[in-house]
Amino acid sequence: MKKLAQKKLVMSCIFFILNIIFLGSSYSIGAPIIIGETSFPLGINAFPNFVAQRLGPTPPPFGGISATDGLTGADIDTGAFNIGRSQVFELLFPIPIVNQPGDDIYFTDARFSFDALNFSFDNRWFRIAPQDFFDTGVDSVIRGTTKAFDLFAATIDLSDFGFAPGESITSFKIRGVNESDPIVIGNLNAVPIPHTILLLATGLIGLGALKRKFWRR
Ligand SMILES: [Ca+2]
Ligand SMILES: [Ca+2]
Ligand SMILES: [Ca+2]
Repeated sequence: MKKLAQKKLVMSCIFFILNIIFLGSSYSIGAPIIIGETSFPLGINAFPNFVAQRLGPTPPPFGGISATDGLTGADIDTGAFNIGRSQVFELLFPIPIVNQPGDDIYFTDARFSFDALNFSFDNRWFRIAPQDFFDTGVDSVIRGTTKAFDLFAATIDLSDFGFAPGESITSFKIRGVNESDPIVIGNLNAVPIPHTILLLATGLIGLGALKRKFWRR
């Protein structure tokens, strides 16, 4: 009986350590990134790590950076410029965007021009109207050029688009409207409780229970 309990203890320790190694590494969260007055608690993990153009003509690189590279990451001096209705980009995120309380996704538009932007989950398309964007107070310049612009932003709540609380997505699409200029698009989610902390808590509870069992003998 005692041998079995010891074996269990060793196995749970091994399981615990392996979990820290594999799950802990997948949830390494960087420092929060701030744009204007908006904070992205997930840091660089709040932004697409891969962007692909799915439809339409490829926009010319602006400031030497392609639209797909310009929409990847958190940089506010790169993006996709003058994209129209025929151009569709898919954005993939390193951490799922969870429908948490409040707004979940942040969109931007460079105010060279006053544009709308369309986005889609599962090919249901929705529009952010030009007047729905607010001034972030951030002024930027396109990298490698002297083209200055005001950065405008809009946020959406997944609950308004048929998502249940806690439901999540890892990608969605955007589509331009004549001369849309998206610069950066991000996940507003709060930092998830890392698996390591959850495992540490459950592991300690488990060890405590085993210890009590041994002490009672
Ligand atoms: Ca960018
Ligand atoms: Ca939400
Ligand atoms: Ca614009």
